[in-house]
Amino acid sequence: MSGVSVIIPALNEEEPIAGVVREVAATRIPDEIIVVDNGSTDRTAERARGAGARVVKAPRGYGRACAAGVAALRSECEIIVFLDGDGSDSPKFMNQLIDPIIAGTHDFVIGSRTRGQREAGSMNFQQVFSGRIAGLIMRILYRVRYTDMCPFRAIRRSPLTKLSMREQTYGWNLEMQMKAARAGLRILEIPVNHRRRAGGESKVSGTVRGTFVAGMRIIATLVRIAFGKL
Ligand SMILES: Nc1nc2c(ncn2[C@@H]2O[C@H](COP(=O)(O)OP(=O)(O)OP(=O)(O)O)[C@@H](O)[C@H]2O)c(=O)[nH]1
Ligand SMILES: [Mg+2]
Repeated sequence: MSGVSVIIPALNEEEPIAGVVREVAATRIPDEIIVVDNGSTDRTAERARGAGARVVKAPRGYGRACAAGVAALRSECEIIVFLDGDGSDSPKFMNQLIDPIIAGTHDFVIGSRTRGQREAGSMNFQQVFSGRIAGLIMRILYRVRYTDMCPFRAIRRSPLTKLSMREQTYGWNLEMQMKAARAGLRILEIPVNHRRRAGGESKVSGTVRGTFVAGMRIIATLVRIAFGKL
């Protein structure tokens, strides 16, 4: 199998993180698991390390965390899988995400939680709705099918590095989807199941502030990339 690395952004996830790292390792798919901790004030880094992950530090921000993970990849890595550190993404779908890339038919394979089975309460209305709306807009802009801005995704390393990702916070996921479509990458969306977080506290969808900040950032990203070049 080609070199697969998993990048997990995690901010104050001491409760779920070890379980996530172990569940990912149990698939025996990745050669390395990188947990990017930016400013956790709890024992996230320690627990992640204890479960076998390599821990990288970065300044605060979801996009910065993902970018720091990419910067820390070992040279053998050819495929990158991203997933959240709260236990809500199910690693049993990792095969389905990477197989089309290994087979050479696709460059970017993204999960869709709206098309998969969602545990009750794992996604709120705003998340489902915004994923569908963003998908509709991207369909009009780039003729691609997306139904979610799912963080659980796999991409070939070389085209990702050419996308010049810039978003430093919650626009990162959408930016990757838009730029991948605009660059003509071969994209596939597959249904994935989604669970409630396995412990700890929500930073985004579970809080009014998180939802507002992420929502504004996502809209700004959409406008910037749809109307600009970068
Ligand atoms: N590194 C890093 N990770 C972050 C940051 N903000 C959120 N995360 C991680 O990103 C993932 C998504 O954040 P969540 O708080 O689960 O957001 P959500 O999925 O909308 O909300 P839940 O309903 O609680 O699952 C988790 O793994 C967080 O630990 C950040 O600023 N830096
Ligand atoms: Mg979550």
